[in-house]
Amino acid sequence: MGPTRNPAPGADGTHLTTCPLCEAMCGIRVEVSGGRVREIRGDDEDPFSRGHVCPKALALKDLHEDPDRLRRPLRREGSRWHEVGWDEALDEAAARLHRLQAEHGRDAVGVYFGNPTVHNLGLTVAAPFFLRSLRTRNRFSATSVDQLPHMLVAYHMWGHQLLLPVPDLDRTDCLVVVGGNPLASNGSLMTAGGVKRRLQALQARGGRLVVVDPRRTETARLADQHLFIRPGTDALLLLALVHVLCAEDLVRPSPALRRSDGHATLAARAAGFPPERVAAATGVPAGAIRDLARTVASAERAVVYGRMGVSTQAFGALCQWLINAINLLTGNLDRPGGALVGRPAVDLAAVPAALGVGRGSYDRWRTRVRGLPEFGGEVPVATLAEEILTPGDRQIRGLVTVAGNPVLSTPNGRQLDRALAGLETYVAVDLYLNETTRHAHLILPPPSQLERDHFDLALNLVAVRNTAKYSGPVLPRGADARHDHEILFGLVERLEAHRGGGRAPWRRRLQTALLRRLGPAGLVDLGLRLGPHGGGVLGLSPFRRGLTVARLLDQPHGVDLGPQAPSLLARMPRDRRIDLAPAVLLADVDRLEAALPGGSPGSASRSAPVPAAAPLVLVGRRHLRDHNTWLHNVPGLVTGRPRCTLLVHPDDAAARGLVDGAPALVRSRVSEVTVPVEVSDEIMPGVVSLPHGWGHDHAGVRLRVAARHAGASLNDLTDHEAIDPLGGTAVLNGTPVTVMAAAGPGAADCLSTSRLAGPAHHA
Ligand SMILES: Nc1nc2c(c(=O)[nH]1)N[C@H]1C(S)=C(S)[C@@H](COP(=O)(O)OP(=O)(O)OC[C@H]3O[C@@H](n4cnc5c(=O)[nH]c(N)nc54)[C@H](O)[C@@H]3O)O[C@H]1N2
Ligand SMILES: Nc1nc2c(c(=O)[nH]1)N[C@H]1C(S)=C(S)[C@@H](COP(=O)(O)OP(=O)(O)OC[C@H]3O[C@@H](n4cnc5c(=O)[nH]c(N)nc54)[C@H](O)[C@@H]3O)O[C@H]1N2
Ligand code: SF4
Ligand SMILES: [Mo]
Repeated sequence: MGPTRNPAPGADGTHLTTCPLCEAMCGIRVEVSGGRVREIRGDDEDPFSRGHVCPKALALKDLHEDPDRLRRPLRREGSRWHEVGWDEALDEAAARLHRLQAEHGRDAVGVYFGNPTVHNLGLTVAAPFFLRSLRTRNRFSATSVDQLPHMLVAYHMWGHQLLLPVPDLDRTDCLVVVGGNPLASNGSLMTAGGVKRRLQALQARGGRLVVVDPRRTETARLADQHLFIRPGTDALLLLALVHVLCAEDLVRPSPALRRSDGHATLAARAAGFPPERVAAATGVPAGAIRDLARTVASAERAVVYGRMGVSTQAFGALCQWLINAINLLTGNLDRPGGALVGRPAVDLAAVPAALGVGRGSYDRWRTRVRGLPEFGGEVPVATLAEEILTPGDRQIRGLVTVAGNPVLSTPNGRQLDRALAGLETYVAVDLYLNETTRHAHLILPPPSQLERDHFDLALNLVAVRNTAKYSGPVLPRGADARHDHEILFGLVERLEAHRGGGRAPWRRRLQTALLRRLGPAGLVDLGLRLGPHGGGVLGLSPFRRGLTVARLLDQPHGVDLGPQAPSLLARMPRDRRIDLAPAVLLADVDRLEAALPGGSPGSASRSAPVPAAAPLVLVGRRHLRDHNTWLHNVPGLVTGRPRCTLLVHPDDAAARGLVDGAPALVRSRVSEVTVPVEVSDEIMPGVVSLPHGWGHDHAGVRLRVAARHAGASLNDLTDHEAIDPLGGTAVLNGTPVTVMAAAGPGAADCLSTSRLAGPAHHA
């Protein structure tokens, strides 16, 4: 038995909490003595992760203790940084942002929210209010380099962007993973602590795991079957699967099918894509496609799941639509063992749009330069640089980034790097002075991960099982530290004050004051009481001992609320039917088809010219010991052999004279990098793979460990012009490149040409 309550922050003893780094929500035990973290282990009694952790959990200690982590606001003058006090920093930030908006209009300030936002309770709560206060239409986030197609398709199919189907991993008999590598990523839009164990359990109960991926990944190696696929061609494969299901009468009736329209339309469109027609383009034999359709259809319970490889590619929206369609047609949507939408203790999907979390929206406005449509209140981050660089009305002159490093995480990072250098005002809310924030005028750093409350508001929405856990801080926050939400609310108050000529309108003041008063914990408490396991706002009923924050604090391992249950049909807008063939998606099949005869649809869909000799296609990958762009400053995570290597198939290597361990020059339409080659037949011929998140060789960053293992940035090669036009998601997988042997840095080295170009203001 563990303790009944956590010790006070910083007190000696075992503190139970949740690792906030990736989506897996692993319960951890943090041993503290003498005010310091001594050990971090998995929590065997966590009802969700049951002891699982990965090597990154230990990094929480290193992150906290990292001498490079910022502890005080910084202001840049030229290329020099000075510490400033919080009030001074917040006052200046708000005054500068306000001035730009007053002079040039609200859209003159852009904002980017990065990935850690959804892992941070305070930020999840405060972000909508900050956005509402900034009132800019130039809102960007990691969504458009990530899960946007899932949300877009949910919005078009059943009218709610947050009702996202998640594989019911623990009860399915057949899981088809398309473009995801949960053994490295620990699962995404499929929060599943200890995902490997869950996959092995699926196999142990006689189930089947199939992986479709251009690389024989860690997950593919575990799988019962692995199909190599040409990058960017999955929509063809998926259409062919729909074809077989319809042609062979494998469609299974279900409540979801009864509540949907468009079945015949979809079947008619798929009729033109028999497996034989797509086999050559996809590289998947027609027989294997037919078998896969039959396998999915005949399994008692099956589910198809697609992640980054099919979300961030030229036909990402088509892929996610067809995946939902296949699950529906085989009777597996909204069904145990199939795909279920999460209904967590605090149900974000039920939060009214007035609080900033809506059902979604599409094309209410467009980006200024490229005219790309808004989705869910934001625009594609692939357009951020051009919105800064292109003069004119509504040009972005000021920027706020919160928990994001878009120079390394968004396409054509070098262009963005140059754009940021020219901003009139840039305010970063971040823990580090890194590749992106080095351009800021002010950096406002929150305390470390261990110094804050934790509750997973966002991830529980996509969890394979329902649990709830609220943890206070493990360590007291540093003297004079401000939490992310306090920083954002501090900016909101000041912006409102500027606008009201010194005083914000009373209603806004009241609301902000109330929010501050409640704080993230108070809002979670309210959400719990109003949620499916709550006892009501007053919580007075003697018959319903519903969840509250206080009750969760008494159960520091977390509480188990059982498996997910079918709820999509009940929770989608009442007047809605599921649209199996939304017009926008159906129309996009024409684009797919147009790309078919000439081979790779990935390249044909690009609006940018392809380099003359582009025989190879570049995709990304993840490693268990990386986390996006920001854990390379943790010494324990960058040891061992260099991981930032270009995987090349032996045939492709031989044809180009590439040697294992020797450097290669990789060139795309937008730039080039030099990286060591790793010859391996785990990658299919014609495809090369570079990991995402490296490239720490920029001048002026304060990342001393990472700089010694800089690597090159995959996003120096990805092309900002290459987007999925449905929603504007960046094409991060399927970039045409040329590769040649390079004279240059040694095998252990790996650098991008961005090193050569220092930012203008440092010159
Ligand atoms: N080519 C290619 N590009 C990709 C991907 C890919 O697979 N291939 N993956 C994409 C995906 S899925 C994503 S989600 C994005 C991620 O890209 P980003 O949204 O840029 O997120 P991170 O790289 O995680 O950067 C996190 C930043 O937040 C800071 N930070 C960490 N925790 C906190 C906190 O609690 N508060 C604050 N204020 N700051 C914090 C870190 O110091 C770091 O600067 O990258 C995308 N880019
Ligand atoms: N260790 C670690 N864990 C992480 C992260 C991390 O950086 N490191 N990042 C977190 C984040 S923000 C996210 S969003 C998730 C992502 O989680 P995943 O999507 O599971 O992770 P990826 O490794 O990006 O998997 C993408 C796979 O798609 C394949 N692929 C590329 N192109 C194509 C294609 O055209 N078709 C098909 N079928 N496959 C293709 C790649 O080879 C790769 O295996 O991971 C999260 N967890
Ligand atoms: S898998 Fe690793 S990084 Fe992800 S939550 Fe668990 S311990 Fe943290
Ligand atoms: Mo992500």
